[in-house]
Amino acid sequence: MNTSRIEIIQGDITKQAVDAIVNAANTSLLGGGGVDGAIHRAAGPELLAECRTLHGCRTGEAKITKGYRLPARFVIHTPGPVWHGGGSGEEALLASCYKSCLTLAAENGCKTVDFPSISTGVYHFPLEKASRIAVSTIAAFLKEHPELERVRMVCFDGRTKAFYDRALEELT
Ligand code: AR6
Repeated sequence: MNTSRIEIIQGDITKQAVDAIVNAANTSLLGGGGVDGAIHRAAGPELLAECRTLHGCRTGEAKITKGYRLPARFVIHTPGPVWHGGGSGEEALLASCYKSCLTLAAENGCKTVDFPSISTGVYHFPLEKASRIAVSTIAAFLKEHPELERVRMVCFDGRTKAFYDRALEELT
């Protein structure tokens, strides 16, 4: 698999000047803690105002807004699955999050997209499984979409980054 357009970095996703950043949201799309809280704080109240017009989003699907005060042009909001042990379709739903976000990004002309580690915070999705699903879903999408130039996983901490680094190595 050619993974040259996938990168793993450690950092704060709210600081990234890319076409779109992804928000690990909840189904209300009305904000929360973790990366969701950080994105809303950095984007300013206009982001919440636009989110109110969207009337929520199903788990595994995605909706797009403007980035307002963020350096990113768009925010793509996706509610990841809560981990309930793996028997409730969590793996397919997580793959669907990545695919739905990339589909929206491509439809909106984005060439650079940054993801946080969806569902591995308060939603407790196991990191090893989540990292493998993320990089394999992104790689499969990139294969079909040469117009996307670069997709990054922006990991907040070194432990998370180590899992994504390993998952990407396994793929190559
Ligand atoms: N930049 C990049 N990654 C970050 C940042 C940041 N600024 N802040 C946190 N992370 P979580 P989830 C990482 O809990 O598990 C919210 O309340 C964090 O270290 O934010 O999908 C929503 O409203 C972890 O690795 O998202 C939902 O209710 C990753 O982002 C719920 O949490 C995801 O952790 C979603 O839970």
